[in-house]
Amino acid sequence: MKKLLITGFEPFGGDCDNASWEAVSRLPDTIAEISLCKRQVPVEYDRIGEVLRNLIDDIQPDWVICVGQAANRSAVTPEKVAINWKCGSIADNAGILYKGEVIRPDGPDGYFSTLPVEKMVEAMRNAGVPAQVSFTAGTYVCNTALYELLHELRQAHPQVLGCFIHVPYLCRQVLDRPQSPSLPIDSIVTALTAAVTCLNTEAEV
Ligand code: PCA
Repeated sequence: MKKLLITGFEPFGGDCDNASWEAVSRLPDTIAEISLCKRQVPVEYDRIGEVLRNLIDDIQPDWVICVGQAANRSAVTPEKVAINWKCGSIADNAGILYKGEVIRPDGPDGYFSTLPVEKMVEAMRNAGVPAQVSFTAGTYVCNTALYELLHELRQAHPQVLGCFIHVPYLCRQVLDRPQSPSLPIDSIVTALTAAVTCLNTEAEV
């Protein structure tokens, strides 16, 4: 059976939960004859690349999808691109605050996701969940995760395809900030499931 490594992040920024891990951890172990290896990863700029590299070496997946939480989004948003830049308004979970510098001085300016994010959006919408391709993963740890993932795959595992999916807050996370957009957890799980069903049907984009 083919394998998908799918990651969600630990909580950060004072939140008790992270919608990405809450949803990833609720996915079934098998979807469309694909075996899912679900892992939680740290919100740390300087560790995320190494953590992903080690997971890929251990699990030897056919695909990698990293999932993260995006506070101001109302739809599930697969990311098209990662940029070689880190700049945050808050520190990461190791207390590191980058105010604007390259992730890899020797790396390219950006990488495109190698999984079919447009197909994923179509599948998510067909499953009844609002979804849209995003052309920026921001410049906080999620963008670094996608950049490091795509760099590693390009360098060491060119047959493995990867992408990143940002998800909104869960409804329960916005009870005390009702102006923030959110989605029910079941909808986020449905959207991620729909994204996984695209994997077996689509060759490299
Ligand atoms: N979201 C953050 C980092 C971890 C997460 O879930 C981001 O969008 O960069």
